[in-house]
Order: sequence, then structure tokens, then C-alpha cells
Amino acid sequence: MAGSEDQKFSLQEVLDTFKLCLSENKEVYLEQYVAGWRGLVKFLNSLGSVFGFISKDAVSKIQILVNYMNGENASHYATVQSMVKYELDNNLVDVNKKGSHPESGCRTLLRLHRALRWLELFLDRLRTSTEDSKTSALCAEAYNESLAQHHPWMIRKAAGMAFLVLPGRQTFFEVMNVGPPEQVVAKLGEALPLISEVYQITEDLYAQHNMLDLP
Ligand code: 1PZ
Repeated sequence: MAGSEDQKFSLQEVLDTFKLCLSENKEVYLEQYVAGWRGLVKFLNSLGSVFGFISKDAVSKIQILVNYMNGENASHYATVQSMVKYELDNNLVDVNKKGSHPESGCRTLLRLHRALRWLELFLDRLRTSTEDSKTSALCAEAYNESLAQHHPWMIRKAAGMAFLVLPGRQTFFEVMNVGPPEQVVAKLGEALPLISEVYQITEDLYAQHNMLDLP
């Protein structure tokens, strides 16, 4: 039933896209980056409608980037590096406060980039968790260490409530569609260095251009 398998999240698929993200000279391909996020959104949706407000925001950010990638300046949106250069060179980024470019590729990607740090922390906690670990607690810890610092009180509150209804560790592992728990743990061990590398390259690039706090 290949057809129905297509709809299912698979950790392997996300792993593959993040693997394909980096070019030989360590540039981050936007197309694969976005594909990785699409896979993650699929996963989030399979966890239930409580997470709708989160996946909706991720989808709208993905869409903003896709529009640039398919737009008239598509050639500049091949990699994160080329996007940053193009948008900065052409003053297409609101650097200090919101102005005429509230939805630049740079500020949009920064939101996903910060969420990638959450993912890295969360997956690492999952990987090293034990059978009686609570996914909601692992998720909240990872969130507080990363994304929460960029979110206002209302969103932190809503996120915290959503975490409480996360499925338990066993169900979580099953939804990842990789096989028995040992295999999930192994797969996570494989995925994490890739995600970390993509994260770090983007982080360094943004730091280099003083863009870590784009409004
Ligand atoms: C498995 C459990 C999933 C937990 C996900 C943890 C992240 C919680 C984030 C909650 C935020 C959702 C609401 C929207 C927030 C936006 O205000 C911010 C800032 O954007 P701006 O307002 O400046 O345009 N958006 C974000 O921070 C991006 C959040 C993307 C989250 C994607 C999570 C994908 C999860 C994958 C699951 C494996």
C-alpha cells in the first residue's frame, strides 16, 4: 500500500532531507530545508489538532519561503547563504524594527531556525530518555531552553498547554515509523548530528551578519 504510506510521517524521510540540505561547500539548500520542515509538520499534524496553531504558523512560514523560491528572484533563493546575501545587498530586510519588509526571507527563516534548535534539544532528550520519561516534560525543557526565550507570555502559555497532551514515549516512537524503540534511538542518533550541523551553519551565518534578533 505505497499510496497510504506516502501520507505517513517517517523519521527516515526527514533524516534524508536534512542529509541533502548541505552542499559540498556547506551551503544550506532552501528546497531541502523546507522539505525537512514539511515532513516535521506532517508529524505534528499526526499528533492531533491541539497542535494546529503551531503547525499553522510553521506552514505559513514555509509558504512565505516557497513563494520566494518560486518567484521572480528564484535564483537568489537557492541556498540560505544566497538568500541572505541577496536580501541584505538589496535592503530587503527590516533589521532593527518592522518596516517595509515584515516578511523577508531572512526573518522568516530565522523563526524556523530557532525552532530547529528546539527540535535538536527535544530529539536529544528523547534519544536519551528512559521508558518512564514524560514526553511533555522533555518537550517543555527543550522549549524553555530555546524557543520560549523568543516568545511572548501568551504563546508560551499556549505551547505549555499543548505539550501536556503530547502522547507518551511509546506512542511517540511508534508514530515515528522506524521500528522498535532501539531502532528509533539509533535513528535519532543518526539524525541529530545532521540537524545540528545545519543549525550551526545557519546560526554562524546569521551571527556573522548580526541577524539573530531580526524583528
Ligand atoms: C511535538 C510537539 C511540538 C512542539 C513544538 C514546539 C514549538 C512550540 C511553538 C509554539 C509557537 C506557535 C505559534 C506561533 C508563534 C509565532 O509567533 C512564532 C514567531 O513568529 P512571528 O510571530 O515572529 O512571525 N513562530 C515561531 O516561533 C515558529 C514556530 C514553528 C514551530 C514548528 C514546530 C514544528 C514541530 C515539529 C514536530 C516534530
